[in-house]
Amino acid sequence: MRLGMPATRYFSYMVTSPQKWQFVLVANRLPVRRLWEGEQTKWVPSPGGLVSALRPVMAGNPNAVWVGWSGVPGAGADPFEMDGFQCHPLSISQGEIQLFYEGFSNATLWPLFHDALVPPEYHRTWWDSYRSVNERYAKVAAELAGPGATVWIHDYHLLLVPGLLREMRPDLRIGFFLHIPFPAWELYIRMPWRYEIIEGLLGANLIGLQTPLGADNFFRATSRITGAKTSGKTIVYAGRTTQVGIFPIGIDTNRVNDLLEDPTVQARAADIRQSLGSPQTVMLGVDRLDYTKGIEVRLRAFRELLAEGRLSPDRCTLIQIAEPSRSQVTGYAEVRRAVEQLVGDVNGNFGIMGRPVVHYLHQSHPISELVAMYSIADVMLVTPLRDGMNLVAKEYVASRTDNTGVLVLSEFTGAAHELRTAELVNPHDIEGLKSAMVAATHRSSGESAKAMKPMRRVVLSKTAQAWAENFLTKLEAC
Ligand code: GDG
Repeated sequence: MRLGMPATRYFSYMVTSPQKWQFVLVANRLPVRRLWEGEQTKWVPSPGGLVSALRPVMAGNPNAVWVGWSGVPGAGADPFEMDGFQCHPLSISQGEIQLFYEGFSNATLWPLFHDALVPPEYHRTWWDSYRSVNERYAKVAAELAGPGATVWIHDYHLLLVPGLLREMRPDLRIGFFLHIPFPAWELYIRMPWRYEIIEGLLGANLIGLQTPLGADNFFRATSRITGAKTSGKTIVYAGRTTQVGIFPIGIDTNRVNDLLEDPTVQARAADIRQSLGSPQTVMLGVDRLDYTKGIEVRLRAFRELLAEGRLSPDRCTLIQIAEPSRSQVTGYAEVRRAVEQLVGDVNGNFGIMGRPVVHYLHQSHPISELVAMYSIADVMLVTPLRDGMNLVAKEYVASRTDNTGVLVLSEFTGAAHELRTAELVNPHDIEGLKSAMVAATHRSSGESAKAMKPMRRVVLSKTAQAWAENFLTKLEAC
């Protein structure tokens, strides 16, 4: 089965038996979240990279259902159709949000899988909740999947679902994709439930990771912890075979192209540049406000460059979009404080009346606004300390239709494995980062084009749709 193809042959089946589907996508969240406006409820797009990549893949597939949380605590909502596919909201209580979501998912797994940039916390109550919420997702998927259906499970919130679902429905074809890095074995073994998690994942027929390093780490952890036999890309454990593959995720390039051609987006881009005072160089950072994204490091580098006179506040402006994220989770309030202090410091010292040097927006922006910004940014700063892929880097490249612009890219992103001609930096090396930022402002258009062209070839050919097809074709062959 291919995602996105018009599955007319299933249509009548779907109408008579709407609760059974041939393709079930399971992710922590739906691609939209529910908002209440008085008595009215409306659905707005969910934030984050996973949704950006998967929504176009599901669009127009009447044979597919997306199972996920609605984004508000408490009772679920009725299933509904969106963009031509079905959404099946699943309920998560306020207590579970604290224990399963903010706790085990985002204060245990997220930091552990991102090189323990903040110390992961291990609490048994969090784990118990994680397991019971994973059971709920598995049960719903088992109920919705038709005989022999394909189920594609996503990300670190649902590591136990493949195994749980396999027990309930041995007939299903189960794929799992991890959007974040898989950590080094030396870190992973700190996890008190390291065995249960690997065993849960091995319920899948195919496990996808973003990079070769992630796959190596996963193989090593699996063979050490379970004693499973591994050969090539195959793991044999408890009489079952699991394939492991590397599937670097891409973006919806058609959407970016459409927006670039939209006159309102073009007008907005011109507007933004003008409102900044038409500086010679616009630098841009677009991140969820997360300690993994290296926002602080780039602001410190920027501050030092201004103080040393290597960048001029008259000629260079930085826009930093910091999308609000996980404000209740340990580490996030601290990073926000540090970022905002740096922004205040830079503007206090180097700004003039009515013209800050850093334009900091702690707000969510629609993709049309981001594309307008990508199209006017001379230098894009993507400096995570660790990142599974980083779609923002790819969106920037896709937006540079005239091959101008410089991408300063951390070596510790999955994107750095593919975008080899970016200005690659080690975000722990502030002097190296500063030199790269200065070099980026001095690049000639010829040099920029030489670096940008190969990156554009990668981004435009390895799209989100190609990524999904590639994964599902491999899954079908399992
Ligand atoms: C995880 C992994 C991996 C829309 N509005 C805003 C905004 N968006 C969109 C961007 C982009 C996406 O959100 C952010 O994707 P990233 O990949 O940069 O980051 P994560 O959310 O951490 O995604 C990551 C991804 O899953 C997919 O596998 O690449 O490594 O961590 O598409 O257009 N983004 C921001 N502000 C907005 O207002 N920052």
